[in-house]
Amino acid sequence: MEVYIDGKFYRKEDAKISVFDHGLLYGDGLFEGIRVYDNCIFKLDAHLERIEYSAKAIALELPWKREEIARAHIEACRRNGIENGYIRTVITRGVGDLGLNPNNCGNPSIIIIADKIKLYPPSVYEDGMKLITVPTRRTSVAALPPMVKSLNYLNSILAKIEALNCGFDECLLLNDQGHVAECSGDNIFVIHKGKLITPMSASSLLLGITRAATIECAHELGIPVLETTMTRYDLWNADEAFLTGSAAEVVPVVALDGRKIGSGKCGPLTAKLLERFRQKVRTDGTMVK
Ligand code: PXG
Repeated sequence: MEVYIDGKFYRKEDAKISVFDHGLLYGDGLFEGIRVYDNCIFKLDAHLERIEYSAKAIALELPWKREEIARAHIEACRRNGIENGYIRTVITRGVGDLGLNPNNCGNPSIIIIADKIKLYPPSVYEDGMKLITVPTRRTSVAALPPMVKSLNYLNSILAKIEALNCGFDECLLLNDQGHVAECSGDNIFVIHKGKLITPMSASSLLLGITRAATIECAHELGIPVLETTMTRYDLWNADEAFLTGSAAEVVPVVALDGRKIGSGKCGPLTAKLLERFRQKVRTDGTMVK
């Protein structure tokens, strides 16, 4: 494997960064998780736009043009022979000292790792997933907006620990108001009376690329979409529910906290959206070759 760091490719063993990097010392940086399908980097532009917005939000000035970063992603796939897989992009504030002051950091660093991906087994897409609501609340937009895909993922990791300790792979997080926010690494949707409903960004969530692509699919299929405030009541009364994420794609959710959602199986509109999404991933991206 060859890893891209700041303009050069290094063998995996030699791909290293400083222990004084503020990404390591403080989680002061950003990341992306991007899928590659049949030599096509899915929604690369949208991921690069999200990096730019996240960078602006944490006042990190990116010294690279979008085209330059895009080319590095394509090259990382080519060099590693990744035709189907996953790209992890990491941007850090760079090497600083043992103080918080970001002005003492040198140049930001960019790391790009293109690798294979371990997917959920096909049974998850047929039988669906069961979720548990965890006590950890999603970070408030007033503290650190979850729209920023920052390198500090302890909020999601604490939620994941709580879920795993209870025997669940994924969980529901509420925000500080008790409204539905999202899952530890996925966004959440319900279907009610033919309408697709999902929490709005002010409910404290990452604006997922898969979330946006799923909303696009709904528009294409003529399914009305509502982004609003949601509570668990909306999940208890949903006809269908599913989660979305770059790794997960569209996964049916069939139970929450031991309560069945809808029929307790993958719903018909969820199946339609998953089918449409899987068509989209092969047509909407940047070609590697
Ligand atoms: N919410 C959160 C908190 C995320 O981290 C998503 C939603 C889905 O966003 P995309 O853009 O992928 O549709 C994410 C991204 C993991 C893992 O190991 C998951 C993410 C990132 C890093 C690791 O499950 N999900």
